[in-house]
Amino acid sequence: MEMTLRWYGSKFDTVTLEQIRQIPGVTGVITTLYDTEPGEVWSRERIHALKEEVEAAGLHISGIESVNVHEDIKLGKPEREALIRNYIETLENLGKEDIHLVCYNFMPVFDWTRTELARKRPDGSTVLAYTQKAVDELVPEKMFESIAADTNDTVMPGWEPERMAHVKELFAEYKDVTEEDLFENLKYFLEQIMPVCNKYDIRMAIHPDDPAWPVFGLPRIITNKKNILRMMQMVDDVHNGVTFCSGSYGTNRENDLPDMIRSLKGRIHFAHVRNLKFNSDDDFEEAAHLSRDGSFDMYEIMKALYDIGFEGPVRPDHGRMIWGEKAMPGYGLYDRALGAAYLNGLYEAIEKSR
Ligand SMILES: [Mn+2]
Repeated sequence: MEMTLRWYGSKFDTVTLEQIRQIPGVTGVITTLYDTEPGEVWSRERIHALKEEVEAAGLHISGIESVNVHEDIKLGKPEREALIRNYIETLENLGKEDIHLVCYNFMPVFDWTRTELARKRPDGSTVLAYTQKAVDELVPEKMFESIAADTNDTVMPGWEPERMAHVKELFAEYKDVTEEDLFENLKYFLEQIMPVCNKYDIRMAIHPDDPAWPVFGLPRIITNKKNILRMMQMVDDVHNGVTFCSGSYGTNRENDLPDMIRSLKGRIHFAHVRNLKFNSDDDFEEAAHLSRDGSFDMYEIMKALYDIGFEGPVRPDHGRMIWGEKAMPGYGLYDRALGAAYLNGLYEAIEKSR
């Protein structure tokens, strides 16, 4: 296991590489070219420059999160052919720069969904939160407005204004798309990219849908053990793997997280480890990483990762906003650094007790 932190690049992140370098045990970053559009080819020059910048700070790139998949690929439109060719070219350029892990997702229209970006907790920290009631009462465009108003002047991944400008049209395009269609379109995409992944040993790691159920009537498929195993089997190649995100799979309380980890042995290429606190089945807020601050047993999650011999990068996920920090909600320095230290502590204890 390698401890990493997500970093959006010096132009977009409030956290610096120098700060990340000082978190004990963090040796790598998970990063991206944040200003590229889905469907665009990432040039080798830009990837190389990013790599040099990270390495000059004494860190390395442990993986990319994300190379986003264009909606036309998810929709299975004829335009997907050219877009998949571009995606392959991006993978080729990443491979040539010795980058071997790519996180992506296959969620229609929206990336993750939260209804509050700054819910206040009893200790005064603020966190992202979700309540189904609020989603049921909202039209999607309004949801974007409320998210945009609350981002501390940062651009939230998955909620970029360019993407949201087309929300209405996208909803119309997805009107008749079923879960089966989405599986088919994902399979098609994976089959096309597997040769280049094999050539450069690039491990694709699909991120689960967050929350792990359909929202606004859009189909969502990467939500539970049955579906993720189906996805592994339909393109049975080790490079077709998963990002195990405890906070996303964990939104559905029927998902047994340690059991899912064990059943995905060999196919988990990347892990996001964070905690949630449930107030009811359809109201949850993000908690500190510490087990007793939330609803998950973080020791059991880390132990399951240890038991399956997981060797990929792990990162603390969404932190609380604490100590007066102003940052992209979920992506401040302080609480994620506390999370990394805590997860490293759990891991050391598990290792030494074996
Ligand atoms: Mn995640």
